Amino acid sequence: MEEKKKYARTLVTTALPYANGPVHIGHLAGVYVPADIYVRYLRLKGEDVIMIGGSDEHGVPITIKAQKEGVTPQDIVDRYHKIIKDSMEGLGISFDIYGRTTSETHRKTASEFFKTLYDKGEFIEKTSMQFYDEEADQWLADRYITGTCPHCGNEGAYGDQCEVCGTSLNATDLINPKSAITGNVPVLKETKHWYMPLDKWEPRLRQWILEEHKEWKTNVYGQCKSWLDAGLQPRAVTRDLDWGIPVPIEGAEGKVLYVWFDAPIGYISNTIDLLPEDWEKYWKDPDSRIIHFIGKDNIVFHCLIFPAMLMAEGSYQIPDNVPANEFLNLEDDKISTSRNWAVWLHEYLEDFPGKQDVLRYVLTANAPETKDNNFTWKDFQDRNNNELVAILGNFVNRAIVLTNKYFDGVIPEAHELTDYDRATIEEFKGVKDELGKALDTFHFRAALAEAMKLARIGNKYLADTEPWKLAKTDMARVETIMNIALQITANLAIAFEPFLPFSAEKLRKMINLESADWNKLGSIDILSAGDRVEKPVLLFEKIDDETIKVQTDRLERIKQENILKNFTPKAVAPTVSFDDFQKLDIRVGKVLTCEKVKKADKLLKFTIDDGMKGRTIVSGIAKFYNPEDLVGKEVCFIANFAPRTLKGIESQGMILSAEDADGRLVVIGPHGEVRPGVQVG
Ligand code: B3M
Ligand code: ZN
Repeated sequence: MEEKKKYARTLVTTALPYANGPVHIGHLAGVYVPADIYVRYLRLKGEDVIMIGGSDEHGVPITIKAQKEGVTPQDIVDRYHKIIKDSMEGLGISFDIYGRTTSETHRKTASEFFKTLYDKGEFIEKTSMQFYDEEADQWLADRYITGTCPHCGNEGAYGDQCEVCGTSLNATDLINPKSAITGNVPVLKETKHWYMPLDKWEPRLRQWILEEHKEWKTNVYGQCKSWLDAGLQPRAVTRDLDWGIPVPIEGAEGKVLYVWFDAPIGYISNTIDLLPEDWEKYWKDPDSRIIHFIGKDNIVFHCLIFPAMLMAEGSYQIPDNVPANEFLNLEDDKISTSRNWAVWLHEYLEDFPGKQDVLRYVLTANAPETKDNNFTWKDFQDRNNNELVAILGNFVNRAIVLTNKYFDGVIPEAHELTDYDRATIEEFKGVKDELGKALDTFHFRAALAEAMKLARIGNKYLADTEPWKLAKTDMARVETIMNIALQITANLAIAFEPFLPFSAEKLRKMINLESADWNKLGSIDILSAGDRVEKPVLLFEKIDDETIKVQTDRLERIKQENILKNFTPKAVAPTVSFDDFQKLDIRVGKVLTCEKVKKADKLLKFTIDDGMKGRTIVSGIAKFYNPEDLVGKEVCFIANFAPRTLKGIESQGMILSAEDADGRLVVIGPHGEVRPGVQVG
């Protein structure tokens, strides 16, 4: 195999989230947590790396949200940029800069970039028919238009992309297009736009990805290949909108840059803001490498369109890797901002103060690296209690507690090593290589498992050597064991720094390790005998069922709300005649007794005063009522319903109830006093 090219520095970018809502666990698992792990790892190795992030503040997602709320787009982006920036910081995502695409630097940079391409003749100018909403008096770009995807049939596809099959679309490709503003069928009107001729760059893109980057993640490589095999078409890079960066040429009044043209340039402008003097070497020096962390719906923009823009500009490097992730689901359902089906980062930080690392851990352990994955609160609790507390926390705590107990906090010396000691040391030395390999190739789940292995080795070592039993008889041996246990602890402080930075810092403080240095990982002389450790601090604590229930109850509530929100009455059944109606003998009755039917969790057994000799009715509403609450109530029932036997009880009628959208059954009765036995009609 060809020797891997050495690089002098790394530029890591993370997808710029739209500032039209807060960040949720899907964003974190897909992009920000893996990128942060990677960057922290390179920093630990002493490499030159910068991490660039920021909010994407243009585009239709922002203006739609503003219109819905009756505020300005600027209000929206100011609000969410702050929430996103603060919450990412709260989770320890260690951006070197977190900027925004409404900044002056960005406007200037994107404008100039467009102008350069325009002056070089890299655009095609084209007049075409575009959708227009006459009632709203507005052009319908991108998400302002919805319709059926011509590829997969998704009825909610947008004018620029189908989120179900990932295909990027032109609005005019949609079947049954509708305006997202008024719901009207739009008209077509002529307008002029500028297009990137992607077809022109296809051969170079093909060579660059399919030939030169076979090492890319298979999901990324595969998506690029199918795009390239289908053939690339010119793409419009301007829009008829009033929110965005004005197209910087004459005759383009009322037009702005397409959000997907300006957003990736945001990586450049944020680098300029971070390093006004030095930014170019990260983007243009062939010794630098660029890595884009993104979610799978952004692959085409980062692997084909943005690189084509960079190639056309001519002075930039194109990315070295684009380790895109798949999606994370929440409790087996697709995460959705509009349905509020998400765990929001800013809410998590409020609900779980001091537990940033638990979320980081769970999202990494479940990272959707090769296929979509699932977050459940139960798994969150289990991983915290059974892994973080029981393995990592437990080992560290034991090591520190025993050192305090036997040696008053002073790190003892290691004497002669046994074969078992040597085997243990060998085993954990191996972790460094495996961990490094996994991180270098963006396998973060595997990397986390390796780091955890180190904690397991430590736990096993203490459990097998049982220093607490030797303390009375062989203190020299205890010294050796505890020295090794503390060296493993120091290894953990280094290995976990990228993944669990808050806990790693606590751990470093406990053992007075000033800084974590990757080069020391795997060695047994990180800590010096004679130095001190501090008193133990708990790294993790158990999360109880009550805490989890608060979260699952919240999701359950949201699910119900969504069901009710989406309720539309069923179509009315075929017409019946009065005679047909009269065949049903509906009457009012009074509940005399009501009890649960044994061994049937749905059924209630009623005795009803029907004005005659009384009757028994069994009804499937046990889930929705306490039996005693129904006693004395008046209900409607069908008196001539054919008797049925349910759980051995003969049911002589049917109690009427309405089924709400969420499946809840509500008993029907008269709204005034009537005598039991009277007919309803
Ligand atoms: N804002 C899309 C998204 O949030 C977009 C990413 C831009 S990265 C340059 O999915
Ligand atoms: Zn589709």
